[in-house]
Amino acid sequence: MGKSMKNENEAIIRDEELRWLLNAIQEVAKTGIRPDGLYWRASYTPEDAAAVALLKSYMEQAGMRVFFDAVGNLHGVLQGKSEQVIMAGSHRDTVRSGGKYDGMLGILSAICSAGRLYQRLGQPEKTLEVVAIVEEESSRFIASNYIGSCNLAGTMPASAFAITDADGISIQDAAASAGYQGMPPDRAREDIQHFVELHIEQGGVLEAEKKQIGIVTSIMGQWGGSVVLRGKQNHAGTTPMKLRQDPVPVMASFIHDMFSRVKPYEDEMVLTVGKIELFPGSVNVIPDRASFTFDIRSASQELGSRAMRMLEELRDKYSKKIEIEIIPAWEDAPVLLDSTGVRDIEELCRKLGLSYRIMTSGAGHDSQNMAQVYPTNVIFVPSEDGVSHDEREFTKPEDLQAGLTILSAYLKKLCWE
Ligand code: HGY
Ligand code: MN
Ligand code: MN
Repeated sequence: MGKSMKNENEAIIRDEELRWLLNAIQEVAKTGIRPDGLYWRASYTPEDAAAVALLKSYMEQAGMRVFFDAVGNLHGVLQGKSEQVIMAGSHRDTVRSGGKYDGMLGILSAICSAGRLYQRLGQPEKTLEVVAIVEEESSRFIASNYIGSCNLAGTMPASAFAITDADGISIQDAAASAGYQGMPPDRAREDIQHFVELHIEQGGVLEAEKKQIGIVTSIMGQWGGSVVLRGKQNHAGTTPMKLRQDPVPVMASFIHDMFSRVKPYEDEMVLTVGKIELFPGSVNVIPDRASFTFDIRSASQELGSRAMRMLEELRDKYSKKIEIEIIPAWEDAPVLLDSTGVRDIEELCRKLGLSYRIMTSGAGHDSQNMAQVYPTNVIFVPSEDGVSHDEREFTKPEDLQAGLTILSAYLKKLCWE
């Protein structure tokens, strides 16, 4: 066994580790600023490569052996006495004009706590592997649907490599040009015993209840995709209103109806239309086609399925003069996380005197895919004003310290005991 394990306080994070984390968050954030000023670290881009270089150096400084898997997930390994693996991490990509903490906090906290435990307790019993996961946000490849963690879980379909971004570049070509293997996807691993993800809450519950830690029991179901409405492109000035086949007013009614029908269930589900596009998109042209994305979330599989049927009803209602196509892109059932892990983390919070709340996650996470194959847990820290997916995203240093402490204590329990 490693050096004497006094108690959970071995995992308490000192100010020097917190300072390292605060500095690393700022350093990595700089890699997300594109030449055009937009904050967006998209997969397989120069911004991603810059973050990978930094994360790789942090992992090596922590004593880890690093490697990349087929899709370019970056792995840092602290070899244990046994080959059994405890994995911790999160995603390294961001949404457009996103925040510094979403995803990256989970990676940096895992590197920080793993390195510190290794320093203080020596070689772990089980191998501890930190992972910086690609393409969780689908912000570059809209229909990619979590390919990074699906590859880790052995559930990534080979067909996903053909998914293209807005410029027609496939995941295969983007990954290969970034120096990664690409096809074929990896198989599920036999050696992974548990996956843990520290993540910002991205909501306001912990802050409102003045709780330091969220212990997540389940992740909402997610149904998403796009709706395309095709009309007849024509001149904006010479085409009389009654002769038009304009998709825009139909789209407006369709979207209005969607929100009206969701309203009675607004305590059990959420609906977002995040992107609306018109083609060709000129002021003086009646569009040929209009499209919008939909993102539906609910803890209830039944409500999610009912929402998809509602879309079909609206398509049939409005497909008179306008052709309407629903293109589902993902459908992820609600996911339960590891109940033993929830209990262990709860007990550690109590021992460490950390205030906590058991809760569900409205946001999707890589953990929802890992949980299909490996026992998986998610730990939240508060988001100031409940803001996320926005550059205002922020978590107070004292809350980061609490998150680091509970992650360290849990990794100590899983790897060193
Ligand atoms: O959309 C989500 O919930 C996650 O940020 N990908
Ligand atoms: Mn996100
Ligand atoms: Mn995230």
